[in-house]
Amino acid sequence: MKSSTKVLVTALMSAGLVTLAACGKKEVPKAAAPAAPAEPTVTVKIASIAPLTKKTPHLGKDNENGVRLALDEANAAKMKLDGKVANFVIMGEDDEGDPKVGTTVAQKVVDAKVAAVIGHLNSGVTIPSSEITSKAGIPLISGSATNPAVTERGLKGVFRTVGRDDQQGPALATYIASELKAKKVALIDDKTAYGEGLRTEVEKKLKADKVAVVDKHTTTDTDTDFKAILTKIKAKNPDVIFHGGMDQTGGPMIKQARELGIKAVFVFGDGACTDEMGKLAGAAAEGLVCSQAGLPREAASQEFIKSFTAKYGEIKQYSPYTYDATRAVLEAMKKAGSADPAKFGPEIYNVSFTGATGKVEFDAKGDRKDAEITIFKLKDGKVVPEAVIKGGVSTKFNLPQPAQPAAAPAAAPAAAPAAAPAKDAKPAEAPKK
Ligand code: ABU
Repeated sequence: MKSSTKVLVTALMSAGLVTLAACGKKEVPKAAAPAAPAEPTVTVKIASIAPLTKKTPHLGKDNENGVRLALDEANAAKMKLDGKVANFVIMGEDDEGDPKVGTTVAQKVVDAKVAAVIGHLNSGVTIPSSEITSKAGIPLISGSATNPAVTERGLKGVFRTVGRDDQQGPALATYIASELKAKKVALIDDKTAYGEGLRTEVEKKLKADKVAVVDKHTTTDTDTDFKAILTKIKAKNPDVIFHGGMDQTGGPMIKQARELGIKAVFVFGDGACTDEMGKLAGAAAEGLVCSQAGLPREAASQEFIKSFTAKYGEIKQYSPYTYDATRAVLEAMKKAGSADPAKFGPEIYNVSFTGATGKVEFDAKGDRKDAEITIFKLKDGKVVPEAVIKGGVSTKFNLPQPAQPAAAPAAAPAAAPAAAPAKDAKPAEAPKK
């Protein structure tokens, strides 16, 4: 090859345009670059247990989706534990909102060696089930169970990311007495740990505030016909009817009450403080007063709202709280560097992070520190937040404002936090534990 041709071929070869074969020489196959060794992984199972059939499947699925989102995000972030990339897998189980089924399922997930349980939805299921998980040393965090007994039995590794009914009940009773100015109240409950427990808390505070309880009845969480008890209540002419129960019974109850011509204001707790009430009762549900043992879904972080709604549609009620419950498990695993419940479980008591529902920390009992209570009114078929009660102070709810762009004038006011005390802030009954 002439030297000028050699230079040209060399240049073309380096540009990849001419190969040795084209030059009549045998091409020596390049050794394939050694594949990067696969990163070692560890599979970590997390159980989500909630009613996915019967009673309140709409709320159960919402709870499970909160868990799914947190685990999907952790998988995408390739979180490492013990030097291995953690592959989080959800074990989504149906407890039918039934304590018997719930305890069977709790044993099943313990036997399957899950690292943690997020659930259950219902207090009446969480209470017996947590006996099983605690004994097995598996942490359990509920994002919705509000009965005080969930965390009052001294069981290790039992937590909740919502407030308690001995905070929610007095807040509702205070609203009934001070805002609705009720003189006569009728009480109903569905005989569940949640319904009966919340009714008891409301009743105690009403009596302390000298509001007359003029009638009292019980139903069940599967009843659908309330006309007999509503007819008795109508005869007592109460200003307010409080019901401790979930939305699937609360909807028909309020509809039947209006059909009977009952004009009283209905007041419910968090289990019936959903848009489902508008769907089940239609116009009859307008004006309903209800509460959530936490901040409203509107106050969840923008990141959570965007990611959740893109994947699963509207937030029904507790998914921000089950998302944060799952995040608490993940944060504790990070702290311990391990998915072994014996190592990360105790760290759940020490987590402190800003989740979808604000700052998440637990006290020694496993209760959420500084839990808020929100009071809502149902308007145009939707529950609309009215006031937030935190640390005994009631504040008008202001929808969080989007953050100001960086270039905004220096004097622009900062976005108001959802529960920032407004000018009309007034003391409410101090939550007790
Ligand atoms: N907190 C209301 C619904 C769940 C429960 O506590 O039973």
